[in-house]
Amino acid sequence: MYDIPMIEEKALEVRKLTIEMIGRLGVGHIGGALSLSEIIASLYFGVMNIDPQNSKKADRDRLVLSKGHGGPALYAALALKEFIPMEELKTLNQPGTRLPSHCDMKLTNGIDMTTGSLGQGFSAALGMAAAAKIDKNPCYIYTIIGDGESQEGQIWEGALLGGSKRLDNVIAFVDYNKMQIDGYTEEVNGLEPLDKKWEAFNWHVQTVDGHDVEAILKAIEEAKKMKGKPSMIILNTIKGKGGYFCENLVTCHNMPIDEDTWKKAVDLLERGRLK
Ligand SMILES: Cc1ncc(C[n+]2csc(CCOP(=O)(O)OP(=O)(O)O)c2C)c(N)n1
Ligand SMILES: [Mg+2]
Repeated sequence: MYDIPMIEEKALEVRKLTIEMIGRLGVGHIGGALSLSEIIASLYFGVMNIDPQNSKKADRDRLVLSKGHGGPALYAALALKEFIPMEELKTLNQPGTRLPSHCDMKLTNGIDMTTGSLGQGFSAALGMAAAAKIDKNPCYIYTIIGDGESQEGQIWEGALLGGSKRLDNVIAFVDYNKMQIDGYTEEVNGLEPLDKKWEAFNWHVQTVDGHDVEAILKAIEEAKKMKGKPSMIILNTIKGKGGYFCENLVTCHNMPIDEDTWKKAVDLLERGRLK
């Protein structure tokens, strides 16, 4: 049903563009952007009902990237889908840009919710899903939260609402890269057992390898079949995935990157090697 090799190729493109974008800028949230490549590619090149020629169509699926600091990964997909010009990626977070470091729905074609204040995007996604139910709009609301973000109280207010209102048009993901800004999530304020917590809030929960496109797509298909419950798909991911200079480093949350480093990283990915 899905063209898995094509989507894997897009994930690689997203990853390379993300490194290039943040590398040109010289600093940015590289770790949490790189852990998103496969989920972003699966959504934008697999499952989402979207049309770059008609980016505001009413029944479009929405993505709320609640961990808004992952914006560059999403911009890469939007450029590959031609929602925004590829050339514009070079303006990431520069004065006057339409691509700020965190997502802004008023600036960027294809962005459906402004995010960056952790926890808020998830609540907005639940509100959008409730509105879609009232409007009898058949769209799905996809949303991605971070594991550090999951420590926000607002996430659990959204969890309560989604479960109690049975918002089965929500398919949420947690980018479970086990790290946050200042350390390991389990040491800062542990989430385990994370699946049981979401189940207790009446969500349908699945756990998959967040870098396995086929597994992600299968989980989304199962989520779509689940009536009467919102879905949470826990993505086991690696922070900084695919960047030889940052992969799985707890210091990779927001790091400086020089020109030699980003160029070498892109080159290594092109040649299909990490190191
Ligand atoms: C309400 C709020 N508090 C603090 C921050 C600063 N901040 C940005 S990213 C981040 C860490 C988030 O960790 P996680 O959700 O695990 O992100 P990832 O590992 O995916 O990058 C923090 C504390 C913020 N953006 N919003
Ligand atoms: Mg994290």
